[in-house]
Amino acid sequence: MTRFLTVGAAQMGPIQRSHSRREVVERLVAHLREGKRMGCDLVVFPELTLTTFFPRWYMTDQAEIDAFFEAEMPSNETAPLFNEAKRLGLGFCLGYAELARENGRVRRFNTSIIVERDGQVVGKYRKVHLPGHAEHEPQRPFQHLEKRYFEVGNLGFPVFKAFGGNIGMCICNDRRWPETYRVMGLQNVEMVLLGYNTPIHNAPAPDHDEHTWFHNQLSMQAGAYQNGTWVVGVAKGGTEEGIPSLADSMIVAPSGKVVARAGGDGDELVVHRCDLDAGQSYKRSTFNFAVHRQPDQYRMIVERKGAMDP
Ligand code: ING
Repeated sequence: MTRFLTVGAAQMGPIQRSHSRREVVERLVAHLREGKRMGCDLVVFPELTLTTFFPRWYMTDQAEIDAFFEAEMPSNETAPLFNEAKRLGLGFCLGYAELARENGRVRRFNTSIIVERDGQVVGKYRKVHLPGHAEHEPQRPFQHLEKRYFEVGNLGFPVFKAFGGNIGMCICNDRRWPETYRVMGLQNVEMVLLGYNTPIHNAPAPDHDEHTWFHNQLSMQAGAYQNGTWVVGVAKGGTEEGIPSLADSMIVAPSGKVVARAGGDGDELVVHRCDLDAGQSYKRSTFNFAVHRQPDQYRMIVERKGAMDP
């Protein structure tokens, strides 16, 4: 029997610094209700969904920084989201800034969780590829201080049994790196859920700006096709605190085809009924890793001294 999973990519328009978590959660709940109306089983929210994208600012006061983090999940402010999802029988994927206390240490991660239809958190991922910089770079029109505010994720790229399939997550910049998808592909991932905050201007390489849309689509199409998996990419888009950010949320099939796409740059639910078996023909043929991949050769080249020598 075909395993269909109807997914809603819940694109968010700008979240300004003045927007409270309560106001944001109301927008997220509106997405859940629309998702229910449209037959969704799962609604996917963007990276750092609960606040404005705060790494755009240089801050030194830890209390000011920590105001953007969640010390518990769910909290009083986010409980309405969990409660409404459970009431509607919907699962969701939520990106947020995680403040964790582990072994007596405070740790801060750019995190994403998968919550099943019974309200249980069944998976957590912490962003590995942190772009940007760690120190103030005043010459930039805006900062990108993820390396300052977050630690590198320490959970790897796990794949979880959820929603009747093998579901993985990554976050924003992770989607640009083929290893991200391949590590999950080697775990037979069938759907990758990811959110992103992507400024259209890339200060270190302004000549890339015109390709922002293309690079976004290219990265997710390649990851989907080369690993026989669905990819759900969900933006926080529009002009947030004066910074134009890429929208263009989309759902990509294992064929690499974009099967659903946002039309605007505001709050918009993009829905598609995904056949979780659609990746099997790729995993069994073109990308049958056991039959066609030669990992020993890759290792030899990488480990051999002077790998570029003839
Ligand atoms: N944002 C951006 C992203 O990878 C970026 C950073 C933009 C990197 C453009 C390279 C080019 O989409 C986050 N949050 O990772």
